Amino acid sequence: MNASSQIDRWISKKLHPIGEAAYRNRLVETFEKNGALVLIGFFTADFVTQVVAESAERESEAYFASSTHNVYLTDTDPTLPPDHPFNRQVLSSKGLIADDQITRESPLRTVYENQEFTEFLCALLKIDQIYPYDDDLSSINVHFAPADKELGWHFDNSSFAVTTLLQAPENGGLFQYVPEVRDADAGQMAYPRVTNILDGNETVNSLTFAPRDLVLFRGRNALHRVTPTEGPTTRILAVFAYNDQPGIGLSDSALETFYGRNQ
Ligand SMILES: O=C(O)CCC(=O)C(=O)O
Ligand SMILES: [Fe+2]
Repeated sequence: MNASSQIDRWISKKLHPIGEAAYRNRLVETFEKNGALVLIGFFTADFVTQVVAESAERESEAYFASSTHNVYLTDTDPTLPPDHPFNRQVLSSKGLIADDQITRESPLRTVYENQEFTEFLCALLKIDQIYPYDDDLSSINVHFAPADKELGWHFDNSSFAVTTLLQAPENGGLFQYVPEVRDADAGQMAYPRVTNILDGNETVNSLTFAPRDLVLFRGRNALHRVTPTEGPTTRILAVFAYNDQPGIGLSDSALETFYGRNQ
């Protein structure tokens, strides 16, 4: 099967004609306005069935970091008090498998590497090119959140995230966010707002999405989290991670933090 007919098996092009300029332009406007985009029914039912089957059997291999972190995903600053917004700790208890645990034949990889798909993402992000990570772990990840596991409040390091939910839990597992908390490029830390949000004193938005949907989210300036899963069904989500420059990989210490290993 050639690459283009294979991708038609995984992406619903009738609903989402990703090669068409008019379709792309319409989405660019929405994405710029909201900083988030949910493309309902983007992937085929076949895609979800296949990827859930191959992922579910690897749940036991997932790495669960039993640690807390600050919302900036950095080390703490011992010169500041522990209750300073830079040092306040939140819990992320979800697990994940890394790129090197995802097979060459996985539909996740076919989509990740597909030129029409990456050109579509570039059009939405208004950048010329996107590149895979230069390390063996970061490009495609699958997250697992069984009952009571969660992802704490944080700002992403990357400017955008591309995700798709593979399996929804009975309850919980809600993606909550507060847009435009800071301007990271301008060096803003937004301590007062971070404090308010961690204290539960700001209204938070929820982004609703289901299996088959493609989600694009600008998470560098929007504080976001995923609430604990409730019930027996594990929340499973795939993350497609790209860079806007070639040759970028996570440092060994960052790989240790996220994956519990650096190779
Ligand atoms: O699980 C999700 O829906 C979001 C994941 C996320 O925010 C992240 O991986 O940084
Ligand atoms: Fe995130």
